[in-house]
Amino acid sequence: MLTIWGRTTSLNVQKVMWTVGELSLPHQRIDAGGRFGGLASTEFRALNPNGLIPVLKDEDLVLWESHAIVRYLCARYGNGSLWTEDARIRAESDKWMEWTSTTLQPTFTGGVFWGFYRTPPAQRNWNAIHAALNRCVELFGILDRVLSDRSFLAGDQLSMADIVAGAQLYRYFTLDIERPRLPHVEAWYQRLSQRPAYATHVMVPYDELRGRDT
Ligand SMILES: N[C@@H](CCC(=O)N[C@@H](CS)C(=O)NCC(=O)O)C(=O)O
Repeated sequence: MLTIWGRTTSLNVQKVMWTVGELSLPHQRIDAGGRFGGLASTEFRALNPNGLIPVLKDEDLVLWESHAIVRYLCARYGNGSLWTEDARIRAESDKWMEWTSTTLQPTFTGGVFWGFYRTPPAQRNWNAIHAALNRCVELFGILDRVLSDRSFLAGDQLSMADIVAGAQLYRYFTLDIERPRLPHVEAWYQRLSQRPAYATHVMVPYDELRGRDT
């Protein structure tokens, strides 16, 4: 049985839990981080010296970094569904996973979700928030063009790429921000929302994360 440490409101935990849900893997999840704390304890640091969630334990393997965990779960348990042995097809998913780490997530989740929603109103840096929002228009525009001729990021089947990039969409579409019309990204979000594992693990209310002036 898998053990996953991390609170349900963490985007990076959500990617792992969505994967676990898609693959119907037996697991237990232990609340950690945020209001649950526990990340500075000696026991937790022995699992992840960075003191961050998610952490996965599968038998004697302990793993951190959400994308590494998603890749591992797909490779070990998802052959023929979320994983393919075809290196050329897998490279497409890998490309979008790297892009999500280096480009989409720092801009949307870092620049907008953290800069705007998680920062108390009195401390918000509106120049930085607007810059991130403008960059989001470009980045989501790239996704919109890619999705114009396919149902999912790497083709016509859900892949690891949809999991890590698509996990950002619930917040993108529910935050009180201006968004350009993106018909193909909106259709992709609708497709993902209809998946029970997405609805359960990603469409999680996040009000407790709102930055509040004290
Ligand atoms: N690159 C890491 C980032 C992990 C990370 O920043 N986790 C956040 C939650 S999304 C965390 O542990 N925050 C501290 C907390 O929740 O208390 C990953 O993808 O797993």
